[in-house]
Amino acid sequence: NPKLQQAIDEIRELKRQKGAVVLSHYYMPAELQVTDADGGIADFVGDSLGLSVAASQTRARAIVFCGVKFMAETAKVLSPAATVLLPSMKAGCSLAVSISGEDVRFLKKKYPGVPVVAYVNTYAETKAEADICCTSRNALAIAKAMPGDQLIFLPDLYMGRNLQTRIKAETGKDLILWQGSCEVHEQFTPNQIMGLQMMYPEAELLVHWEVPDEVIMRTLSRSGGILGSTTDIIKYVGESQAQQFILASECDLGATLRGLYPQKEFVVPCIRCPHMKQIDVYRTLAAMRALDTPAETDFRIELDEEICRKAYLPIRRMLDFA
Ligand code: CIZ
Repeated sequence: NPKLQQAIDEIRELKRQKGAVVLSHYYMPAELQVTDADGGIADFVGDSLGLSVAASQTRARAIVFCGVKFMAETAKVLSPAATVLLPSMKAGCSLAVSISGEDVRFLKKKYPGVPVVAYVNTYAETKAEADICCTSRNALAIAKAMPGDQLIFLPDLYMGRNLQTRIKAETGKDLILWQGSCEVHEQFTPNQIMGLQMMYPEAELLVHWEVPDEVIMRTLSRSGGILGSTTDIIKYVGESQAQQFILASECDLGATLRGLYPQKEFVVPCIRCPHMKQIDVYRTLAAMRALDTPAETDFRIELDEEICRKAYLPIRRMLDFA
Protein backbone atom coordinates (compact mmCIF):
# COMPACT_ATOMS: atom_id res chain seq x y z
CA ASN A 1 0.00 0.00 0.00
CA PRO A 2 1.97 3.05 -1.25
CA LYS A 3 -0.06 5.55 0.82
CA LEU A 4 0.67 3.64 4.02
CA GLN A 5 4.35 3.34 3.12
CA GLN A 6 4.54 7.08 2.45
CA ALA A 7 3.04 7.80 5.88
CA ILE A 8 5.50 5.39 7.55
CA ASP A 9 8.45 7.02 5.72
CA GLU A 10 7.31 10.49 6.81
CA ILE A 11 6.95 9.40 10.46
CA ARG A 12 10.45 7.91 10.37
CA GLU A 13 11.84 11.17 8.99
CA LEU A 14 9.93 13.36 11.49
CA LYS A 15 11.07 11.21 14.40
CA ARG A 16 14.68 11.91 13.54
CA GLN A 17 14.13 15.61 12.84
CA LYS A 18 12.17 16.19 16.05
CA GLY A 19 14.04 13.83 18.40
CA ALA A 20 10.95 11.78 19.24
CA VAL A 21 10.56 8.11 20.13
CA VAL A 22 7.51 6.05 19.17
CA LEU A 23 6.17 3.41 21.56
CA SER A 24 3.85 0.70 20.29
CA HIS A 25 1.77 -1.51 22.56
CA TYR A 26 1.30 -5.25 21.87
CA TYR A 27 -2.41 -4.59 21.19
CA MET A 28 -1.68 -2.20 18.30
CA PRO A 29 -2.35 -3.25 14.71
CA ALA A 30 0.52 -5.23 13.15
CA GLU A 31 1.84 -2.34 10.99
CA LEU A 32 2.43 -0.22 14.12
CA GLN A 33 4.39 -3.01 15.77
CA VAL A 34 7.13 -3.06 13.12
CA THR A 35 10.30 -1.72 14.71
CA ASP A 36 12.42 1.11 13.38
CA ALA A 37 15.25 -1.38 12.75
CA ASP A 38 12.90 -3.39 10.49
CA GLY A 39 11.73 -0.35 8.50
CA GLY A 40 8.73 0.48 10.71
CA ILE A 41 8.08 3.30 13.16
CA ALA A 42 8.28 1.71 16.62
CA ASP A 43 11.35 2.40 18.72
CA PHE A 44 9.95 0.00 21.30
CA VAL A 45 7.16 -2.60 21.21
CA GLY A 46 5.92 -3.92 24.53
CA ASP A 47 3.52 -3.78 27.44
CA SER A 48 2.51 -0.46 28.93
CA LEU A 49 5.00 -0.32 31.76
CA GLY A 50 7.91 -1.76 29.78
CA LEU A 51 7.32 0.92 27.15
CA SER A 52 7.16 3.80 29.62
CA VAL A 53 10.32 2.63 31.38
CA ALA A 54 12.15 2.17 28.06
CA ALA A 55 11.14 5.68 26.92
CA SER A 56 12.29 7.25 30.19
CA GLN A 57 15.70 5.63 29.76
CA THR A 58 16.18 7.20 26.31
CA ARG A 59 15.67 10.69 27.79
CA ALA A 60 13.95 11.62 24.50
CA ARG A 61 12.43 15.11 24.45
CA ALA A 62 9.21 13.79 22.90
CA ILE A 63 7.34 10.50 23.18
CA VAL A 64 4.51 9.42 20.88
CA PHE A 65 2.56 6.63 22.55
CA CYS A 66 0.66 4.24 20.27
CA GLY A 67 -1.54 2.85 23.02
CA VAL A 68 -4.32 4.22 25.22
CA LYS A 69 -4.49 7.27 27.46
CA PHE A 70 -3.59 5.73 30.82
CA MET A 71 -0.43 4.34 29.20
CA ALA A 72 0.58 7.75 27.84
CA GLU A 73 -0.05 9.20 31.31
CA THR A 74 2.33 6.63 32.81
CA ALA A 75 4.95 7.65 30.24
CA LYS A 76 4.45 11.29 31.27
CA VAL A 77 4.78 10.44 34.99
CA LEU A 78 8.07 8.65 34.31
CA SER A 79 9.33 11.34 31.90
CA PRO A 80 7.79 14.58 33.21
CA ALA A 81 10.12 16.80 31.21
CA ALA A 82 9.19 15.16 27.89
CA THR A 83 6.31 16.12 25.64
CA VAL A 84 4.07 13.04 25.48
CA LEU A 85 1.60 12.74 22.61
CA LEU A 86 -1.27 10.29 22.17
CA PRO A 87 -2.41 10.01 18.53
CA SER A 88 -6.10 9.92 19.56
CA MET A 89 -7.56 11.36 22.74
CA LYS A 90 -10.50 8.98 22.20
CA ALA A 91 -8.24 6.04 23.11
CA GLY A 92 -9.61 5.42 26.61
CA CYS A 93 -9.98 2.26 28.68
CA SER A 94 -12.99 0.71 30.42
CA LEU A 95 -10.81 -0.21 33.41
CA ALA A 96 -9.14 3.17 33.84
CA VAL A 97 -12.43 5.06 33.58
CA SER A 98 -14.14 2.81 36.14
CA ILE A 99 -12.40 4.49 39.09
CA SER A 100 -11.31 7.99 40.09
CA GLY A 101 -8.98 9.45 42.71
CA GLU A 102 -12.04 10.34 44.76
CA ASP A 103 -13.24 6.72 44.69
CA VAL A 104 -9.90 5.60 46.12
CA ARG A 105 -10.06 8.25 48.85
CA PHE A 106 -13.53 6.87 49.73
CA LEU A 107 -12.17 3.29 49.91
CA LYS A 108 -9.28 4.41 52.12
CA LYS A 109 -11.73 6.03 54.54
CA LYS A 110 -13.93 2.95 54.56
CA TYR A 111 -10.97 0.57 55.15
CA PRO A 112 -8.44 2.64 57.11
CA GLY A 113 -4.89 1.29 57.07
CA VAL A 114 -5.56 -1.33 54.39
CA PRO A 115 -2.90 -1.05 51.67
CA VAL A 116 -4.08 -0.04 48.18
CA VAL A 117 -2.64 -1.78 45.13
CA ALA A 118 -3.58 -0.07 41.85
CA TYR A 119 -3.26 -1.89 38.57
CA VAL A 120 -1.35 0.22 36.03
CA ASN A 121 -4.51 0.35 33.92
CA THR A 122 -5.66 3.42 35.87
CA TYR A 123 -5.35 7.15 35.33
CA ALA A 124 -2.63 9.11 37.12
CA GLU A 125 -5.13 10.66 39.57
CA THR A 126 -6.05 7.13 40.72
CA LYS A 127 -2.45 5.98 40.95
CA ALA A 128 -1.71 9.10 42.99
CA GLU A 129 -3.91 7.72 45.81
CA ALA A 130 -2.42 4.20 45.83
CA ASP A 131 0.35 2.74 47.98
CA ILE A 132 1.83 0.71 45.16
CA CYS A 133 1.06 -0.05 41.51
CA CYS A 134 1.24 -3.40 39.80
CA THR A 135 1.09 -4.75 36.28
CA SER A 136 -0.38 -8.07 35.26
CA ARG A 137 3.25 -9.26 35.19
CA ASN A 138 3.96 -8.62 38.88
CA ALA A 139 0.46 -8.39 40.49
CA LEU A 140 0.62 -11.82 42.12
CA ALA A 141 4.05 -11.25 43.68
CA ILE A 142 3.12 -7.76 44.88
CA ALA A 143 -0.25 -8.83 46.30
CA LYS A 144 1.43 -11.69 48.20
CA ALA A 145 4.16 -9.43 49.58
CA MET A 146 1.92 -6.66 50.92
CA PRO A 147 1.69 -6.52 54.73
CA GLY A 148 -1.48 -7.35 56.66
CA ASP A 149 -4.33 -9.75 56.00
CA GLN A 150 -6.36 -7.42 53.79
CA LEU A 151 -5.61 -5.61 50.59
CA ILE A 152 -7.55 -3.22 48.39
CA PHE A 153 -6.93 -4.28 44.78
CA LEU A 154 -8.36 -2.09 42.02
CA PRO A 155 -9.95 -1.69 39.59
CA ASP A 156 -10.27 -5.06 37.77
CA LEU A 157 -12.80 -7.31 39.51
CA TYR A 158 -11.91 -10.43 37.50
CA MET A 159 -8.21 -10.00 37.85
CA GLY A 160 -8.78 -9.43 41.57
CA ARG A 161 -10.77 -12.67 41.83
CA ASN A 162 -8.08 -14.56 39.92
CA LEU A 163 -5.46 -13.19 42.30
CA GLN A 164 -7.62 -13.98 45.32
CA THR A 165 -7.93 -17.64 44.25
CA ARG A 166 -4.15 -17.90 44.07
CA ILE A 167 -3.16 -16.08 47.23
CA LYS A 168 -5.90 -16.97 49.73
CA ALA A 169 -4.64 -20.50 50.40
CA GLU A 170 -1.01 -19.42 50.58
CA THR A 171 -1.25 -16.20 52.58
CA GLY A 172 -4.78 -16.13 54.01
CA LYS A 173 -5.06 -12.60 52.65
CA ASP A 174 -8.44 -11.17 51.65
CA LEU A 175 -8.78 -8.83 48.71
CA ILE A 176 -11.27 -5.95 48.73
CA LEU A 177 -12.22 -5.50 45.09
CA TRP A 178 -13.66 -2.83 42.80
CA GLN A 179 -16.21 -3.42 40.04
CA GLY A 180 -14.06 -2.52 36.99
CA SER A 181 -13.55 -4.83 34.03
CA CYS A 182 -11.81 -4.83 30.69
CA GLU A 183 -14.39 -4.65 27.92
CA VAL A 184 -12.32 -7.03 25.79
CA HIS A 185 -11.34 -9.70 28.30
CA GLU A 186 -14.75 -9.83 30.01
CA GLN A 187 -16.24 -11.13 26.75
CA PHE A 188 -14.55 -14.54 26.91
CA THR A 189 -16.86 -17.32 28.09
CA PRO A 190 -16.26 -20.90 29.31
CA ASN A 191 -18.37 -22.38 26.49
CA GLN A 192 -16.49 -20.50 23.79
CA ILE A 193 -13.08 -21.62 25.10
CA MET A 194 -14.21 -25.19 25.83
CA GLY A 195 -15.61 -25.40 22.28
CA LEU A 196 -12.18 -24.39 20.91
CA GLN A 197 -10.45 -26.87 23.22
CA MET A 198 -12.61 -29.64 21.72
CA MET A 199 -11.75 -28.52 18.19
CA TYR A 200 -8.02 -28.16 18.95
CA PRO A 201 -7.28 -30.81 21.61
CA GLU A 202 -3.50 -30.42 21.25
CA ALA A 203 -3.56 -26.64 21.75
CA GLU A 204 -2.36 -24.97 24.93
CA LEU A 205 -4.38 -22.09 26.37
CA LEU A 206 -2.96 -18.57 26.69
CA VAL A 207 -5.23 -16.59 28.97
CA HIS A 208 -4.91 -13.09 30.36
CA TRP A 209 -5.41 -12.21 34.05
CA GLU A 210 -8.34 -9.92 33.15
CA VAL A 211 -10.46 -12.82 31.81
CA PRO A 212 -13.38 -13.83 34.12
CA ASP A 213 -12.38 -16.29 36.86
CA GLU A 214 -15.15 -18.69 35.81
CA VAL A 215 -13.48 -19.10 32.38
CA ILE A 216 -10.08 -19.77 33.90
CA MET A 217 -11.36 -22.26 36.47
CA ARG A 218 -13.22 -24.27 33.85
CA THR A 219 -10.70 -24.24 31.02
CA LEU A 220 -7.05 -23.82 32.00
CA SER A 221 -6.64 -27.19 33.69
CA ARG A 222 -8.15 -28.97 30.65
CA SER A 223 -5.35 -28.22 28.24
CA GLY A 224 -2.40 -26.72 30.08
CA GLY A 225 -1.03 -23.32 29.20
CA ILE A 226 -0.60 -20.09 31.10
CA LEU A 227 -2.54 -17.46 32.99
CA GLY A 228 -0.44 -14.33 32.60
CA SER A 229 0.25 -10.88 31.23
CA THR A 230 0.98 -10.08 27.58
CA THR A 231 4.71 -10.37 28.24
CA ASP A 232 4.30 -13.64 30.20
CA ILE A 233 2.23 -15.08 27.34
CA ILE A 234 4.83 -14.11 24.73
CA LYS A 235 7.65 -15.66 26.80
CA TYR A 236 5.64 -18.79 27.52
CA VAL A 237 5.02 -19.50 23.82
CA GLY A 238 8.75 -19.14 23.13
CA GLU A 239 9.59 -21.71 25.79
CA SER A 240 6.72 -24.17 25.21
CA GLN A 241 7.13 -27.35 23.13
CA ALA A 242 3.52 -27.03 21.93
CA GLN A 243 2.85 -26.05 18.32
CA GLN A 244 -0.73 -24.85 18.69
CA PHE A 245 -2.24 -22.31 21.08
CA ILE A 246 -5.65 -20.81 21.83
CA LEU A 247 -5.36 -17.13 22.77
CA ALA A 248 -7.86 -15.57 25.20
CA SER A 249 -6.70 -11.96 25.03
CA GLU A 250 -6.83 -8.96 22.71
CA CYS A 251 -6.92 -9.97 19.03
CA ASP A 252 -3.77 -8.12 17.96
CA LEU A 253 -1.66 -9.92 20.54
CA GLY A 254 -2.28 -12.78 18.07
CA ALA A 255 -0.55 -10.68 15.37
CA THR A 256 2.40 -10.12 17.73
CA LEU A 257 2.65 -13.86 18.43
CA ARG A 258 2.42 -14.82 14.75
CA GLY A 259 5.16 -12.34 13.91
CA LEU A 260 7.45 -13.67 16.67
CA TYR A 261 6.73 -17.38 16.20
CA PRO A 262 5.75 -17.94 12.55
CA GLN A 263 6.23 -21.74 12.86
CA LYS A 264 3.53 -22.01 15.58
CA GLU A 265 -0.24 -21.84 15.12
CA PHE A 266 -2.56 -19.50 17.03
CA VAL A 267 -6.31 -19.90 17.28
CA VAL A 268 -7.65 -16.45 18.16
CA PRO A 269 -11.32 -15.71 18.88
CA CYS A 270 -10.83 -12.17 17.65
CA ILE A 271 -12.06 -9.57 20.15
CA ARG A 272 -10.58 -6.13 19.50
CA CYS A 273 -10.21 -3.22 21.91
CA PRO A 274 -12.10 -0.32 20.30
CA HIS A 275 -9.90 2.17 22.14
CA MET A 276 -6.63 0.71 20.91
CA LYS A 277 -8.04 0.72 17.39
CA GLN A 278 -8.42 4.50 17.55
CA ILE A 279 -4.71 4.57 16.83
CA ASP A 280 -3.39 3.93 13.35
CA VAL A 281 -0.44 5.02 11.20
CA TYR A 282 -2.27 8.09 9.85
CA ARG A 283 -3.24 9.41 13.28
CA THR A 284 0.30 8.76 14.46
CA LEU A 285 1.54 10.82 11.51
CA ALA A 286 -0.89 13.63 12.41
CA ALA A 287 0.48 13.66 15.98
CA MET A 288 4.05 13.65 14.73
CA ARG A 289 3.37 16.55 12.36
CA ALA A 290 1.70 18.50 15.17
CA LEU A 291 4.68 18.10 17.53
CA ASP A 292 6.27 21.52 18.21
CA THR A 293 3.36 23.37 16.56
CA PRO A 294 0.25 24.95 18.17
CA ALA A 295 -1.73 21.86 17.00
CA GLU A 296 0.28 19.80 19.48
CA THR A 297 -2.37 20.53 22.15
CA ASP A 298 -4.80 18.19 20.36
CA PHE A 299 -2.52 15.27 21.22
CA ARG A 300 -0.53 16.36 24.27
CA ILE A 301 -0.91 14.65 27.67
CA GLU A 302 -1.28 17.30 30.36
CA LEU A 303 -0.95 16.29 33.99
CA ASP A 304 -1.16 18.42 37.07
CA GLU A 305 2.35 18.59 38.60
CA GLU A 306 1.16 17.48 42.02
CA ILE A 307 -0.69 14.47 40.57
CA CYS A 308 2.37 13.59 38.51
CA ARG A 309 4.60 13.68 41.57
CA LYS A 310 2.16 11.68 43.71
CA ALA A 311 1.56 9.08 40.97
CA TYR A 312 5.30 8.59 40.57
CA LEU A 313 5.68 7.16 44.11
CA PRO A 314 3.53 4.00 43.76
CA ILE A 315 5.06 3.35 40.33
CA ARG A 316 8.55 3.78 41.79
CA ARG A 317 7.68 1.37 44.65
CA MET A 318 6.55 -1.20 42.09
CA LEU A 319 9.77 -0.81 40.08
CA ASP A 320 11.85 -1.09 43.26
CA PHE A 321 9.89 -4.19 44.25
CA ALA A 322 10.69 -5.80 40.91
O1 CIZ B 1 -0.19 -3.20 30.88
C1 CIZ B 1 -0.38 -3.64 29.74
O2 CIZ B 1 0.37 -3.42 28.82
C2 CIZ B 1 -1.60 -4.42 29.48
C3 CIZ B 1 -2.77 -3.64 29.07
C4 CIZ B 1 -1.67 -5.71 29.62
C5 CIZ B 1 -0.54 -6.62 29.88
O3 CIZ B 1 -0.81 -7.75 30.29
O4 CIZ B 1 0.62 -6.30 29.66
